Amino acid sequence: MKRDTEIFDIIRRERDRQMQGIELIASENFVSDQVMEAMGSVLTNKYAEGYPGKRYYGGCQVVDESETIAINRLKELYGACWANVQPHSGAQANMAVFMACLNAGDKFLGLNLSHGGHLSHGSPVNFSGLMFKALEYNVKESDGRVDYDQLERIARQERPKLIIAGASAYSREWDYQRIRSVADEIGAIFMVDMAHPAGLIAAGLLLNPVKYAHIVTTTTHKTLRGPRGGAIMMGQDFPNPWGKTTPKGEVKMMSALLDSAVFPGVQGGPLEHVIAAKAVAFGEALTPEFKLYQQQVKVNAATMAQAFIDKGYHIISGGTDNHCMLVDLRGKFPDLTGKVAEKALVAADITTNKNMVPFDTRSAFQTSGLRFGTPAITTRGVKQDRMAYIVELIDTVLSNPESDANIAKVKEQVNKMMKQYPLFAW
Ligand code: DSN
Repeated sequence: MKRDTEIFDIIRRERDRQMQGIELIASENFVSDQVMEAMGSVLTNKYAEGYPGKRYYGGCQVVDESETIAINRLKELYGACWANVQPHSGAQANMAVFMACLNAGDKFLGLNLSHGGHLSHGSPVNFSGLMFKALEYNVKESDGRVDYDQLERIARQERPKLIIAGASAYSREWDYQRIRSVADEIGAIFMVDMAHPAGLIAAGLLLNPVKYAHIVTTTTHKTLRGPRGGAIMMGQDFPNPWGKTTPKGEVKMMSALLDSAVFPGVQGGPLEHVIAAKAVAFGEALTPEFKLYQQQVKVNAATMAQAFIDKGYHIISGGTDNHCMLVDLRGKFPDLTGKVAEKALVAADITTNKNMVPFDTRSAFQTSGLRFGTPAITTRGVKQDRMAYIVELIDTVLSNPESDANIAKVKEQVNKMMKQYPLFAW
């Protein structure tokens, strides 16, 4: 077969882009060579619908072993009593939980998307908001932190069947215990989507939601630094606490419901090459080196947030407890939208994303905010002593975002800096 130079040239250009730039998208990271190797392996050729030992295809005896290792390592990492490593993404993990726990039209309660929540926690354009009745809680305007009083009030008034904690743009620790208490009071299931801080949690640097929630979902590719994908867990304290009566009158345990919600409920064949790569990443996350890496992610984020504040930027909630921060541009540049800011930074090889801020006065297409995170640059070896310099580069771009000459000068400095932090051997 002739080599597909069209596509491989694109892959080479994307590799160059990743090597040259400062990657600050809070949900991105760079996987290790062995995670990449497992993903690009012959396991991609195998169909394995079903679960280890119970497949719908022959020849699954080898991938049964890697999937079982992935499940066991994930359970060990978070102290879970049950896990499913097949979800292709975090949104599909969440969809499986909805299918297992709710009936169409049932009420659930999640964090407002424009206050840092996630699309699959009730957005009206997502399955969660289209098929179920989504209720939302906010963060407080005064301090940017979750409004637990409001959450409790809505929970008691509306009695949702499911309460979700977790976010994609929230930089503070959660009070899981408080949410669990109100969930118990109204008989709701408490689910945490820990996709963003999963790596920090694995390293013991933030509270472990598996100890508080009935069900925990995650992605595997953000701070956890594995391949792109999702997973679901149940905690030690909650071994199969619920059954649900099926239309046939059978009572099924929650773990069985979750398994069948993933397959055959929302997915077909599992991606066994990605599952093997998840196993490799979970193995890496169990090492002492991973803990050091996560400590550095956290120190870098705190230092970066302070550097922004020192330059006169407003950070929602005034800082960060984890790997990310949300900058409200209106404080320093009232006329600058997130859209224009993102474009100017990308032109300077600094990658970030525009993001709505709580109580935003602009639409999701314009936004007044930018979200920054440190997992990817920390993987490259950048330490806290460079955070003020990175913020200086960002500030230079944002102070003059229409000037090509200004952007070109910053890009040169960015490329020069990142040469000192090699990424790929190939
Ligand atoms: N899109 C992801 C993020 O950037 O946070 C969440 O799924």
